[in-house]
Formats: sequence, structure tokens, C-alpha cells
Amino acid sequence: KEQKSCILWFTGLSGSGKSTIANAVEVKLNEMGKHTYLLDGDNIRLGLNAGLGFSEEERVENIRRIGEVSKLFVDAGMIVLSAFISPFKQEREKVRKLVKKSEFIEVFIDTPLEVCQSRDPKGLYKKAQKGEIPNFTGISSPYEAPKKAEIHIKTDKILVEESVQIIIEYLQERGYL
Ligand code: GGZ
Repeated sequence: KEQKSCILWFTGLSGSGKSTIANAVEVKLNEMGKHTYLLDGDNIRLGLNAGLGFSEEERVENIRRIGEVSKLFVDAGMIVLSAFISPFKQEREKVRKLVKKSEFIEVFIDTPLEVCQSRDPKGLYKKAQKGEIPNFTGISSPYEAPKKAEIHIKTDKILVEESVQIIIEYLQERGYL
């Protein structure tokens, strides 16, 4: 294999910046000639997982399938970027155990709830607060923050480009790139 494959598993609240950062990391990796695949709500929740909602059971199944798909892409030699809230610690740990120890890199996009709420690009927090969206993460459904993520990014202190740099440097220092 020319490149060392792995899963960059982005976890964080809705509006935390997971997708934005994951997309920017992917652009950078592609510029470096690396083969990547990005899994997010757009290609998973609208396709493979269409029909799964946001109850605890459905989120567990959502993450289980995404974990299995991520593993397949790792087998195919890719650097996989998976960006989902993945609010439950136990489900993230199950995905971690699907692959070799060095192949799972948890990236905690740590943006305070208040910041996510003030951004509210799709108006979802506002709706959730009015009770119009049940089981909304951070409002009426829990988010279990990672305690020992490989990469912990506090987005309220840095720019997207700096977050990208932290992740790229992590990969370089450990021989993934
Ligand atoms: C959280 C919800 C919900 C509820 C719809 N709770 O900001 P977005 O819109 O684009 O990203 C959120 C996305 C979360 O899907 P995930 O597959 O990442 O969630 S999980 O890992 O928990 O299975 C949000 C939208 O879906 N959304 N309803 N109730 N986010």
C-alpha cells in the first residue's frame, strides 16, 4: 500500500463545524495526492440510511452502519473522513474496535453549545427549542463528549485553516502521510 489508511472520525454537535473542517481536510489531502472518502449526512442519511431518524436506537444503527462502511473504505486503502454527531461514547468505541488500533483517529470538534446555537445556520436549534424537533442533540437528546480523543479541537479559539493544520500535522507526525 502506498498510503496508510485510517478513519478520521469527527464527532461534535450540530453546527460545531465537523463537516466544514472535514471537507477542508479532504481538500488538503487530495492536494497532497492522497485518496480519501468523506462520509456525511449528505451521502449517508439520504442514501444508505434513508429511513433512519434520530431516536436513540436509530442513531445507534446509523453509526453502526457508518462504522462498517468506513471499515470497508479502510480495507480499500483510503483515508476515510466520517463526520456525524455520533453522540454516544459506546457507539464510537464500537467503531474504534472494528479496525486496527492505529486506524481509528477520533477528532472531537469541540464547539460550545451556545456557539452552535448562535450560529444555527439551518434554524434547527430554534425549532428544537420550540419543541418542533424531538430528540435534538444538546437540547433534548444527550451528547457524550469524548474524554480522550486523539485530536481535540476547540473551534471557538481558532480558524478552520488552523484546525486543518492540526489534523494534517497529526497525520504527518505519525506516519500516515
Ligand atoms: C440532531 C438532527 C436532528 C436531531 C435532524 N438531532 O446540522 P445538521 O442538521 O446538518 O446536522 C445534523 C444532522 C445529524 O445527523 P447525524 O447522522 O450526524 O446524527 S447522529 O450521529 O446522531 O446519528 C442536523 C440534522 O441531522 N438533524 N434532526 N434530532 N441533529
